[in-house]
Amino acid sequence: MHRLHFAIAAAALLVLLTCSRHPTPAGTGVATTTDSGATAHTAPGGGMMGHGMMGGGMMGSQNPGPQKTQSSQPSDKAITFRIASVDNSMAFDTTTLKVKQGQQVRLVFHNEATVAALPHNWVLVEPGTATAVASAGIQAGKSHDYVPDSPDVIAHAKLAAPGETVDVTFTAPKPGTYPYICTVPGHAAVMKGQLLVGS
Ligand SMILES: [Cu+2]
Repeated sequence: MHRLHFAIAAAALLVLLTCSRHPTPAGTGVATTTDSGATAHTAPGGGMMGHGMMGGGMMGSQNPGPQKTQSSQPSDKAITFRIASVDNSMAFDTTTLKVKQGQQVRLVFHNEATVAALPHNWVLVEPGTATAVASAGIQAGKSHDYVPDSPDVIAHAKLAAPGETVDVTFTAPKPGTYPYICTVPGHAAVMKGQLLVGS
């Protein structure tokens, strides 16, 4: 008698398990008419698909590789300058940078401001062109980070919102004194510095 009850209970449990499995792998009711064996086969198949997806994901994560290469290159031979704006003012905390001609330079700029009205950028220009580039930058507008499409712009880091850090890597030009400015409207006259390039 006990064995019979156990068998019935076991059978009932099996039915419950089988029924409860159907909605999970099938999703649609199509598999309802097939036996439980078919359902069991579906699960491993789904598992294999899962592995395939993981493979794709890993390949996807390898795609940003060039970005890593970009950031590791400077550590090899580039010199890194970390500068920032000063509190909620229109000023760079570093106003003179010295490099040698042909040097790979990585400029990291942090916007220290805490008010939304003070975004900043960092723009390196040809000698004597700071005012002209700043004016053209206003014309270029915020959608272009206030940076004009001009041959007078040697390098520039994009517009940094308050609290944001941006960077740019460039090769130091021929020996000379090159102004760098923030081209956000009204800033260039006071927010500036100079890059001294030696031979
Ligand atoms: Cu600025």
